[in-house]
Amino acid sequence: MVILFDDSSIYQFINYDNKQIIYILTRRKCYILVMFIDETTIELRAGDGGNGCHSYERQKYKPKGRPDGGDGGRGGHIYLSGSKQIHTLQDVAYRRHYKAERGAHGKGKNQTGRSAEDVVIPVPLGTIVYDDATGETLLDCLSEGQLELVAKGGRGGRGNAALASFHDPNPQSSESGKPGEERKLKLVLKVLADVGLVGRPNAGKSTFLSRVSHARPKIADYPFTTKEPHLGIVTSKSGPFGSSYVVADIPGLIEGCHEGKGMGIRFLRHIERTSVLAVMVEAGSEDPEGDAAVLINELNHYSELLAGKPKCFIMTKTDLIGADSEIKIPDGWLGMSAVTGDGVDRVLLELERMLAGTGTR
Ligand SMILES: Nc1nc2c(ncn2[C@@H]2O[C@H](COP(=O)(O)OP(=O)(O)OP(=O)(O)O)[C@@H](O)[C@H]2O)c(=O)[nH]1
Ligand SMILES: [Mg+2]
Repeated sequence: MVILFDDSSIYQFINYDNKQIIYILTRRKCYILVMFIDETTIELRAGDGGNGCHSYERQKYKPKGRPDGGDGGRGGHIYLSGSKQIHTLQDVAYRRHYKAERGAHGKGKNQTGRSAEDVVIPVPLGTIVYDDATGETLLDCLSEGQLELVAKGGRGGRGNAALASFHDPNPQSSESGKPGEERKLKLVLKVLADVGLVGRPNAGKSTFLSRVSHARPKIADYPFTTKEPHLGIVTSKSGPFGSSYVVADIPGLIEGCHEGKGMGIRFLRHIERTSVLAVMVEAGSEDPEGDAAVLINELNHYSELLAGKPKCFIMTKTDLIGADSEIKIPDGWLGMSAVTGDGVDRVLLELERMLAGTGTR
């Protein structure tokens, strides 16, 4: 989805037309915001099968040849395939309608029609596919290159050669190809990560992620800098073979975000599959435990399962705690400064210990 907005109006284009956008951009001062798309519906139409052929052998001095009509080719299937290369459903949502070609018709001299090419739609890993009509979960694209058949191409019709039998050596017709399957699917992306970072805006989540991984989310001292999930791969400090795990940074949570305040709670779906949550509260907080409780309450509004995940409580920005400061790290919490690096290794070790405890690592 693209949203264009200037001072007076907002234009939304779900399936946008480039010419339309360029026109508006050249006439007005506009800003473009390309949204992170993690949910969409698509319509699929697999290819019809080719028709079988009705034809007879023609040979010199043989007026009544045998039936030699070939079968029609199979219509193209449509597959979904998990891909590491894409991270949102934006491209899939942009196109929305997918159609596979029909199979070629059979021909005389027993020539079978060519089967149509299959269509493969790449989707990000972690995409869950639902039947839009029934709401039934069809599949979960979890691994790279996993091909899942979602709309079956029609079988080719049999030609009169294939239909000929002992009882009917000269069939008067051939079969038409079967229609391809038509489907409407809902795709929902829930990114795959092991650890989810939860905190108020400005808590230092993105700074931590960029310190411990190669991910480079935007960092700034204003709230809601992060507007979409970012994943970073952390190389394990404790793993004997340098194993790694994935950390997800999502937009900050504020009190009442389950009622739509701030960026809402829809991004919480991206930490739903994590094994451990890192709850981050900055050292500047007057009531760190109260702030953590607010965050967990918001998680609870999304799902009890999410709120019940193992949690590691972390006080961030500990470099700001002066020697004579009254700020104290609550019991059982860890402290760290993602800027100086103080305490970061300790946090990573604790996260890895918890991951090992959940059986993830
Ligand atoms: N002094 C100090 N500043 C920090 C530390 N970590 C982050 N900051 C600063 O805090 C501000 C917010 O950091 P971010 O990493 O963008 O915070 P965030 O939690 O990702 O914020 P949102 O994306 O808005 O939810 C930035 O100006 C960072 O430079 C730290 O350990 N010490
Ligand atoms: Mg951020």
